[in-house]
Amino acid sequence: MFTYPEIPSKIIDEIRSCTVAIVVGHVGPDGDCIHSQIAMQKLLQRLGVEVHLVNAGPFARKEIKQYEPLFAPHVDRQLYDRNPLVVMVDCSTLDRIGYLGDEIDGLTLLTIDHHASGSKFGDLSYIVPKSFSTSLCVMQFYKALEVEMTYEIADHIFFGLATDTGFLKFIGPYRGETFHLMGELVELGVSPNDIFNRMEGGNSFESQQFLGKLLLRAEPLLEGRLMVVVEAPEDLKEFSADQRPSDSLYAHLLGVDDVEVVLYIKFMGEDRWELGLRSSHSSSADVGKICAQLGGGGHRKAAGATVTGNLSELKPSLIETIKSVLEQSPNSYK
Ligand SMILES: [Mn+2]
Repeated sequence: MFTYPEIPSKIIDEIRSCTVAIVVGHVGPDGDCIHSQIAMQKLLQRLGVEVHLVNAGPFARKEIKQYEPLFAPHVDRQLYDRNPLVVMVDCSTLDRIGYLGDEIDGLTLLTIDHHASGSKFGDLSYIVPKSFSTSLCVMQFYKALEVEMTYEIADHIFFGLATDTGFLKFIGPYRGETFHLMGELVELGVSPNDIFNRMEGGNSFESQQFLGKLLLRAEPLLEGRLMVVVEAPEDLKEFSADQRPSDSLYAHLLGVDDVEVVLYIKFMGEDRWELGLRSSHSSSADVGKICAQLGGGGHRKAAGATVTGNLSELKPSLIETIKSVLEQSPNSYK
């Protein structure tokens, strides 16, 4: 069974001696990022640290929107003189925090993450690529620093894990440790049933209509191994970006026979496009690598990047890139 690596004593000492901390996470935060940031904030507060939560946003996902008021969009300049410790969670590279990279430049940086595509950066790091969420890495800090977990903390940690595993769907065999940790969280009062409803429910009717529209437009390519969906500027006149049904769209299209990769191209304004890529359970295609080449990041099965250019040129070149990746990976269905 997998065991989490011990947190280096250098990191423990740094946290114990810190008085002010800035906890940052990636742009376009998801549940794992936000709940890891909050769980880290609560841990540091319990150790007597003054904590500032910062995230560049946008808080587009419905399940995290309610937390937006807790986060400042910029680092308070008055903190610079106080030698704050910056804790960066759920980021594989420094540019994942957007413009905040410049604002934390020169400060002591501790990174806590679980992405395989990243490299070690910052002064101190606790990176566990085998962890299913950053929130479970944060849970290790509670254990190492012997800070008591409450129901509230446990709920944040479970929610982060639930988001990054598609509510446990992405967990394979021999990973009993994750279920042991979940068991601890459930014993603290966390209700998986309640978390599932908070994660999957609360959809607006508009988002479901948006989903229908995008599904009708999906294009099967490369003998059905790739599914491409393009969101047009007109869509955002009818629907707002926070109604994007991304997760359901991926789930529906990955459920189609033979589909290995889904590419969702979202309109971001002018000539900017956000790419979302997912690969199917049985595909060996690594979408994290594709996105890393495009300046983005992510995991083997789920990744994203932001690109600029004319869609009529971008789309064929993206299809070409994915085609070469699929040609290198054996077709899992034939
Ligand atoms: Mn994560």
